[in-house]
Amino acid sequence: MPETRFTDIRRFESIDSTNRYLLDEARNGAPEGVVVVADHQSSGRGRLGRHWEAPPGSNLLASVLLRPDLAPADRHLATAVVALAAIDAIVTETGMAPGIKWPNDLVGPGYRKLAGVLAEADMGSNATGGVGAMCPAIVVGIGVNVGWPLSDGDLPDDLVGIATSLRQETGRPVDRTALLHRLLAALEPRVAALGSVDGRARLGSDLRRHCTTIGERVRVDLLDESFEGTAIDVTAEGHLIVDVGVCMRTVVAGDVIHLRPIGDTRHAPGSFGSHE
Ligand code: BT5
Repeated sequence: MPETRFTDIRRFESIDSTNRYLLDEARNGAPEGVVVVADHQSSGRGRLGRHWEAPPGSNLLASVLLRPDLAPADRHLATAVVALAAIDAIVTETGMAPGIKWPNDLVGPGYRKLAGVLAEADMGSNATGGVGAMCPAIVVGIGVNVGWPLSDGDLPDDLVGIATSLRQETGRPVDRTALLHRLLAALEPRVAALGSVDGRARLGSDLRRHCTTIGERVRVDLLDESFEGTAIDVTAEGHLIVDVGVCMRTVVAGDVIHLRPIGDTRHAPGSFGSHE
């Protein structure tokens, strides 16, 4: 592996959540670059208290500790760097090129979810300025469906038609450790890019290039409201711009559901199925 900041790799057979572990380490002053990888999580988590499913020994479950000097408006780029590095790694290891479903999913054919990214920030004790102070921690976790599911029959009912895996899509086994090392190697230059205006602009345009949500009819679920529109772009900070007819709305955080005509996207306006 080329030189990277990710040399402290801590492996667990079983843990509650790699993100939880690394957030605790961050609160105790752990430096940027620590990586945690687990064979199994008993409480793997998604956003908003959701659960992340993965049977023991089947998928890549990892978190990295970043301390980028980012303005609050740019923090979505921390999710983006891991998503983009994961795409690079998956392309190299399998030849398959997932897209990014805004804000945090890697998807394969039919928008089925191959991976989810969860960024959690600790704005605690190390967030103050001054000599020797560290930037606030952002722990970015990723679950990549590598070997599981083998087929739709492996999935719980609520994930049928929603989830897929590299194994299911390619028909070949994929090495989780090789994938992690590729991901970390690809992450190094992307994390470095967070540190400059030009670098962040490049990340924004990479995100835009891979984002399958652009051009889609979407429903956006925010904490206190929902609305529909057409996703037309992603800003340099990684926020989604949705044309709602009367105006453009910029979405910083929220759930996006791709709405598509059932059957044929072009011939059935008004009749939409959803892809969460
Ligand atoms: C995510 O949340 O997609 C972020 C998932 C992050 C998981 C990693 S694993 C390593 C690290 N440590 C952790 O504790 N977490 C991170 P969200 O967008 O909220 O999506 C969660 C939803 O995805 C669930 O409610 C399910 O509907 C669905 N889901 C759960 N497990 C899945 C899987 N293996 N594949 C596809 N979809 C899944």
